[in-house]
Amino acid sequence: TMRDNGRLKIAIQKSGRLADMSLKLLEKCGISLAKSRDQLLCMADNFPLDVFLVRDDDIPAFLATNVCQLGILGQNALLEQQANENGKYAELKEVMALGYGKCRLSIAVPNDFDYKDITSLSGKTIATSYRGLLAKYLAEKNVSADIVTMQGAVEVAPRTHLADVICDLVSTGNTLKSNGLRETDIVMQSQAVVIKNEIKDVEINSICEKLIARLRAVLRAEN
Ligand code: PRT
Ligand code: ZN
Repeated sequence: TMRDNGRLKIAIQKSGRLADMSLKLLEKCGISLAKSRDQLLCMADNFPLDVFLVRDDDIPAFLATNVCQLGILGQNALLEQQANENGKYAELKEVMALGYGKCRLSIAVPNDFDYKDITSLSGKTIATSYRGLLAKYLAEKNVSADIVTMQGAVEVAPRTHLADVICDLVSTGNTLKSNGLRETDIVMQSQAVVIKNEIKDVEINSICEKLIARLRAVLRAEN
């Protein structure tokens, strides 16, 4: 079957903020991939590697089921799924940080919100796509608030009165600004990372070590 054809499998984002950089990174490792991007699978013709192009949210599941052994995704996405999935993804390990896709998961409040410190959020409603990470953060700070989970457009939640404040990814801060919000707390800093499952196959593992060595060399050359 495709599962055990002696090739290493890596899952990367098909389209979105990490997609181009992740493909480019593999190319910088000297891996030549067929151009077509509309397929699920891309096979390298000069290295025993198959590239799966998927939704970033699905990457932990691809590794946990050993369909793929490596993945590239935002640390935020990995840690959120690990916070939610009850140990299912505990064996997924971060191998290296890649230096792109940098952002932070932050709490932001409307400009006219009377914010003193994190306790100002007690009893409030917070909209987020990161329930697991936010719940952990609030628990650490001993703050009890209601979390409403949204899949997107989190920044409009206060204006529609769906929530008092939000917790969302921020990079430039322009989205917050244009929605009349200001950042008050950083829950976590994030960037793209390589993750790996527990590879049992000795041959696949040695291919994996080779790819990781190439990735390290590329990053070293860039820094
Ligand atoms: O389709 P798929 O499910 O694969 O993609 P997606 O839509 O879930 O994810 P995508 O492509 O938006 O983001 C992928 C990863 O990029 C995230 O998990 C982060 O690790 C990283 N990343 C880096 C960001 C940002 N920067 C970012 N700014 N992800 C999202 N944003 C969004 C944020 O949610 C907000 O809406 O951009 C807006 C804020 O940006 P600024 O510049 O206005 O502050
Ligand atoms: Zn996604």
